[in-house]
Amino acid sequence: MSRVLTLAAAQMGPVGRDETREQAVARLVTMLKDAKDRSADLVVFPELALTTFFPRWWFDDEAELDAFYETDMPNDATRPLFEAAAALQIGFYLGYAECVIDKGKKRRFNTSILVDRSGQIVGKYHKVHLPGHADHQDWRPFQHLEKRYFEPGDLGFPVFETQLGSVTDARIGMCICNDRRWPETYRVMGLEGAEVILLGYNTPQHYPQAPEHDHLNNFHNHLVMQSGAYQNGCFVVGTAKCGMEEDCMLIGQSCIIAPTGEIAAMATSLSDEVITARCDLDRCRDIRDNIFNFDQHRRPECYGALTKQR
Ligand code: CDT
Repeated sequence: MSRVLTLAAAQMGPVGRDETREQAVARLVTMLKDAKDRSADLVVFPELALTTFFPRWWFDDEAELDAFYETDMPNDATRPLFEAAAALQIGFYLGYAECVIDKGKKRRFNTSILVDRSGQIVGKYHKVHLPGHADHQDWRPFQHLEKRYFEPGDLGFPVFETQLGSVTDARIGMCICNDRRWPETYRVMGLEGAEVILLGYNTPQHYPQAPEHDHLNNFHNHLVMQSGAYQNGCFVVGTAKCGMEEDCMLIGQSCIIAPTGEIAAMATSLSDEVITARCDLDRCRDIRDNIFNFDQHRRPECYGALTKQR
């Protein structure tokens, strides 16, 4: 039985601060249809796809901040995306800011969901590695306040067995943006048998703490995702929100990466763009049964006491 999926990355150009959820969702639906026209089974949208990347600003007014978060999913604004997915029989990954009330207190997460081809949410992930800072830093040209506006994820890195296209048991994991730079992100999901890891990102071209690294940003973006794919024998789909978003340039180069670490497809614009690749999930075995056969070759007992505890 063939286990081939057509995966799509639906890169977004900038989302303005005044863009409504309805406008953002209309762009996502257009790309969902484009992906379906190219036989896609699963579409990956970016991190915080429904709004501008609001952690670049300090907000004193809590109501102003709250306006960037979703309290229900789906909701009135996003329901057209879920309905289109069900009508077209296509799954998707979506990143957004989530606010939940837990024991009377607000909890805020940088969230992604996995939606199956019937339009049902079958998986949720809360971003673990939150970059940036929690205080206002005057010297920066823009803030990166994820540590102020989100709490670290409390769901681990789960892998969801999902029916997509003709594949009844695709093993799908999720992470979000900065998570992709950390090897443990991929390894935890690799140990759970992930065949595809989905992620969205918003990555400024300029890194204020170390501007001498700015020219390496696209290189590092691919380096970490290609390594993660190869070292864990899985596909990785990385989707950017990119271009000049409110005076902040975000990198693009969304891509679909094979378990060999090779880039199978890459976006070439800094705007809304769909890329696709036919991905045979059984190719994960080429790596996982050989060079990275965990059962045969991993040696956790030799990694040292400290590493074992962590
Ligand atoms: N959104 C996000 O996680 N962006 C970070 C920027 C790092 S610089 C604070 C990233 O790792 O791409």
